[in-house]
Order: sequence, then structure tokens, then C-alpha cells
Amino acid sequence: MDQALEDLREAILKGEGDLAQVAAQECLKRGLAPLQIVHEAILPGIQRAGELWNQGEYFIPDIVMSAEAYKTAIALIEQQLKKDSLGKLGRIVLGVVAGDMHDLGKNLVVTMMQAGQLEVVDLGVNVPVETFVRAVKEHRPQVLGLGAYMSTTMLSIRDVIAALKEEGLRDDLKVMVGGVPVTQKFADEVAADAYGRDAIDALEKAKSFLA
Ligand code: B12
Repeated sequence: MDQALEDLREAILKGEGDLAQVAAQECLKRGLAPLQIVHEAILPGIQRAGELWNQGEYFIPDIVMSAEAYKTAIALIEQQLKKDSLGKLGRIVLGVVAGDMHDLGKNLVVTMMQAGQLEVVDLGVNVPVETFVRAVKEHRPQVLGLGAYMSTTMLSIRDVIAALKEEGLRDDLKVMVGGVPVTQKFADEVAADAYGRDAIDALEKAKSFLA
């Protein structure tokens, strides 16, 4: 693996924001593709940090530092991805469901959608059901993306979909779901139109709805 990619992965894993910035700049200077940098360094770095958290080796301060380093690196790559994109193919409204403050995955999906020429209305984190409904009425997107990162908050996805139905908004809208505990099986159970395994999968599926 390219040394700059390895340095970037390590910097995110260890929560070294300054080193992550330098390494991300080095990756771009070497002409590596933004998507390659995301998939071979940035995601493996934060995913490994997540594994160490799961194994009880990382604590909240460690994971926060890794998340900050991740954000520094992704901000640089984002600028490049946005520069590469032109025009708009359609509109997606995206947000993280109520009670859930995780935003790294959602932000990556937003970046990827923007790079893939979609106009994104980002509702942020901890979004109440009514806000999703209001945003769909106001922005009339072709696609709604719902992110949930905990098995507890994941249940709100069902509430959002039910509220959209009640308001007569469901038929003209494709609903995509994703996040740490979300699976294809869960997407089927709540009658979502698609499950996005990662940001690239999410973009491909969103685009297929616009074709
Ligand atoms: C980083 C992290 C944090 C950070 C969040 C920083 C931030 N700004 O987001 C901090 C430390 C703040 C945090 C807090 C908490 N966390 Co936390 N966190 C994580 C961790 C380690 C990584 C998540 C992450 O960002 N992954 C990296 C991103 C890039 O991946 P991703 O989210 O999966 O996203 C990808 C795909 O899922 C997909 N995708 C994502 N969103 C969407 C949306 C759509 C529409 C689509 C189509 C696709 C899609 O594309 C993304 C890119 O490829 C996970 C552990 C893990 N194994 O994942 C726990 C984890 C999610 N957290 C957990 C918990 C319990 C908490 C806390 C309650 C801890 C506490 N006791 O305070 C709080 C909750 C606060 C709240 N109310 O939300 C649990 C949830 C368990 C559960 N019940 O399901 C996990 C699983 C850890 C664990 N095993 O216990 N957390």
C-alpha cells in the first residue's frame, strides 16, 4: 500500500488530526483518486477505531479523537470531490433519526451524493419525525435518506415511513436507509425502497432511482 495512505489510516486510528491533514494532503499531491483515499485509508482508519471500541480497548476520548481526525481528512477530500462534480441529477433529503447524534457515516453519504451530482438537503442529526415530513413537503426530493446508528434509534425509521404514508407522501418518494445496525432485512421489514451498505452503494442506488 502507498505509504501516504498507510500514514493517513494510522493518523485516523490514533486520533492525530494534524498528521491526518498532512497525510491526506500528501495523498492528493500524489494524484491518488479521492475515492481511493476514502476507501483505502479514511474508512479503514475509523472502522479499525470502531473495532477497538467494540473490544473495549478504545474509550470515548479515543474514539472522539479518531472521529475528529476523520473529519479533518474527509473535509480535505470533500473539497476535491465537490470540484469534480458538475450539475445536478436530482434531489435527496437526508438526515439522522431522532435521538441519534452519530454523523460521520451520514456526512460521508452526503459528500458522496454531492460528488455524484445530486443536490443534497442535509437535515443533520437528531431529526424528529415531523421535520422529515416537513422537509419532504418543502423540498419535494425524489429520494429520502434515513440514517440510524443504534439499535434503539433505528426504530424511528419505521415511524418516519409511517408518517410519510399518513401524509400521502410515500408513493412519489424513494426511501433509503443505512447506518451501523441497519441491514437489508430491516429495510425489507420497514418497506424501505433501498438499503445502502456504504456511501458508494447508497449513491449507486439513489442514482438508479433517478434514471
Ligand atoms: C464514532 C462513534 C461514536 C462517536 C460519534 C462521533 C460522530 N460525530 O459521529 C461518539 C463517541 C460521539 C459516539 C457516541 C455514542 N455512541 Co457511538 N459509535 C461510534 C462508532 C465507534 C463508529 C461509528 C462510525 O462513525 N463509523 C464510521 C462511519 C463512516 O460508518 P457508518 O456510520 O457505518 O456509515 C457507513 C454506512 O453505514 C452507510 N451509511 C451511513 N449512514 C447512512 C445513511 C443512509 C441513508 C444510507 C443509505 C447509508 C448510510 O454509509 C456510511 C459510509 O460508508 C460505532 C461502532 C461501530 N462499530 O460502528 C459506535 C456505536 C454506533 N455507538 C454506540 C453507542 C452506544 C454510543 C453512545 C450511546 C455511547 C454512550 N454511552 O454515550 C453515544 C450515543 C450518542 C447519541 N445519542 O447518538 C453503539 C450503538 C449500539 C447500539 N445500541 O446499536 C456502537 C455500535 C458501539 C457499540 N458497539 O457499542 N459514538
